[in-house]
Amino acid sequence: MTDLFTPARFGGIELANRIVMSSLTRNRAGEGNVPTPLVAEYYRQRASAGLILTEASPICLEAHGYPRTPGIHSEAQIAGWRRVTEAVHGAGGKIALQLWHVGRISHPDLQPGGQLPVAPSAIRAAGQTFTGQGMKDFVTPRALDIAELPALVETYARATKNALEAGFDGVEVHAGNGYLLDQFLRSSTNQRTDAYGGSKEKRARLLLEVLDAVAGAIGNERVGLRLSPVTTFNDIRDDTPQDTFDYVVAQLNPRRLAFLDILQGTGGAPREQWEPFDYDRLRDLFEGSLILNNGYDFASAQVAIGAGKADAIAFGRMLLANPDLVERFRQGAPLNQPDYDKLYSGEEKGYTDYPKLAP
Ligand code: 8OZ
Repeated sequence: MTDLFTPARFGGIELANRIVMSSLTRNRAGEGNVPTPLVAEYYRQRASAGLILTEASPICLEAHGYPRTPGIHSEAQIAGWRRVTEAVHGAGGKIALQLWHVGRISHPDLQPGGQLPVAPSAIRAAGQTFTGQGMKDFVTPRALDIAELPALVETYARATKNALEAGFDGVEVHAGNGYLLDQFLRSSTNQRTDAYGGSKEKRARLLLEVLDAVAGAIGNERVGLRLSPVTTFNDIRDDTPQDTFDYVVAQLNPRRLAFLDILQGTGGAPREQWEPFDYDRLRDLFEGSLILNNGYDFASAQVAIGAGKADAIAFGRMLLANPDLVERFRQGAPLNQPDYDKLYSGEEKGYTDYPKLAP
């Protein structure tokens, strides 16, 4: 029977097991938002996971919304990421880069020339953002002009070519968690009246154009997609999430992507608090490999795989705190607990200093 330790093939990517490392923002990039040798060491330590999904990586200067997030738009960043992919491959692992544009979840302090962040519509997110000069209120973003969208799509393709040059096994398009592509998908943030807003077909259009451009750059069998149909993170919601995401997922089938990565509920929130959504329906609609994510432990992940609800399970906090999670699962060994104070700062502390099991 298939379980977490069964090898898998997701499109063009071979996985040694079905334990995937979830994308996790860690804010350890160096000068110029370049991945440092410490970042490479962090990923190398976790290479026994069947597939590592990197932290979200901004595709251009305007895509940044947090300090010290490693980008994929400069030569120095490509070279920094090459250190990461070589370290992971040297340890026998597989790694895909998560392509990110934050849209309105940014601030002029983090934008080139202090400009306004961009979004589908000029609707401000409630709340505050961490700018490097402390917490500041989100601003009302500038609505993208329809004439700017082809260049935006091309920026995703260019970032994908950069990821190829950096040696990644694939890329994952981040269309979840209230960032730019999710802002287009969901009705609360997209009030456009042109070909990219209104009906679900129009709200999904930019994402599908991005997927086609990214697949054109790296091959469909190396492209994954991250969705989070009902997360409320970053002040986002949809009037009819099942209808919207059933449609999106059905459009993926002819595109033959490597995998679909679904965050259930809201990141970090326990299952009891997940907003209602029928994930089994997405499983039935989608013909490719499905990764589920959010709060699984070894037992619940084994049940999900055994019952055919997913092809792999992504672990965030557990892999963050247990670089050798695969081995710990095999042995039923106790787990380190994550140091939550060190999620987004602390350099090597709470990053590369979690102990492995004694040999
Ligand atoms: C936590 C902090 C900053 C960014 C996401 C990229 O939720 C993120 C993120 C998470 O997808």
